[in-house]
Amino acid sequence: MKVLEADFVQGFIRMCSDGWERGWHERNGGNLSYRLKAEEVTEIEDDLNEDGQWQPIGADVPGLANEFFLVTGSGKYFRNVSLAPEDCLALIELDPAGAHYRLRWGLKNGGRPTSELPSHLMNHEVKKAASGGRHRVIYHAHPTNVIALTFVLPLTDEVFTRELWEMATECPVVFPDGIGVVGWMVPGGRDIAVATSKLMEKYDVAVWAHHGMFCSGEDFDLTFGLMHTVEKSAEILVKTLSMRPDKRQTISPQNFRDLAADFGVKLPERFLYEK
Ligand code: 2HA
Ligand code: ZN
Repeated sequence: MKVLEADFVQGFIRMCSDGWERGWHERNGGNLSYRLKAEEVTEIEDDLNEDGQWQPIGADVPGLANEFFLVTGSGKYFRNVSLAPEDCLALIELDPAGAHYRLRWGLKNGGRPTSELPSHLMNHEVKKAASGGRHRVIYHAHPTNVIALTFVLPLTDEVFTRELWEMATECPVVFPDGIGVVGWMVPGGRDIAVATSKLMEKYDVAVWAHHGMFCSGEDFDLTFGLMHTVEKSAEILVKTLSMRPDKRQTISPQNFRDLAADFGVKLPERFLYEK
C-alpha cells in the first residue's frame, strides 16, 4: 500500500488540518508525531526507501528502539500538510539503540523532522511505558488562551489544574490526572525535553509557559480532543477573568469529589485545596 493511502496517515493529515483551522498553528508553529503499530509498518513497507542516512536524534530513547514514527517536518506549516503531505511529513525509523533515526518516506524536497524531535521522542518513550504501549500520539500546539494564562496564573501544576477543572464540568473527567507546567525554557533541545517528559510520567498534558502545550494520547481523536478541551477551558477562564477578577460561584472541592465518585475517576486531593 502507498503510505498516503494508509488510514493512520489520513488521520494524521486530518488532525493537522483541524489544528490549523482552530488557529493553533500560525506560520510553522506546532508539531505532531505518531508511533506506528507493527501491522501499519508492514502495510506500507513496499513504499519506503532505504537511502536515508542515520542521524543523531539529540536524545537517547532506548525504549523506542526500532520503532517507526510519522512526524511533521521542521519549518513546515500545518496549513500545507493536507496540500503537500509528502513535502511536509517525515516517516522515520529509529535504530536498535534508540539514538539515531533515518528517513524512510517524505520530506521529498529536503528538510528535517520537527525541531522538537527530542521532546516528542522522550515523551513517547515515557508514555509508551506508562500506558502499557497504548499511547501513540504526541501533539504540540500554540493555543492562544492557554498561552495567555501563563502570564497571569502562578506557574504550578496545582493552580493550572484546579483553575481549568473549574471552568467546565467535563474537565476533571477528561484529564483527571491534572496538568503539568514547565516554566519558560529554550525550545527545541534536550533540557526542555527532559523537563516535559518528567511531567508526562504523571500527566497527559504539559503547558510550556509563554509558548504552548503538549498533549499525549492513544489516538488522534483522543489527543486532539484533549488539546481542544484544555484550550476551551482556558478560553472560558480568560473570559471570566476579563469580566471580573473573582468568581461569584464555581465548582467546589466537594462537587469535584461527588463528580469523581459518580464518574469513576480518581482526582488527586492535592488539586482540591481550600482557597
Ligand atoms: O515548530 O512550535 O516549538 C515550531 C515550534 C517549536
Ligand atoms: Zn512550539
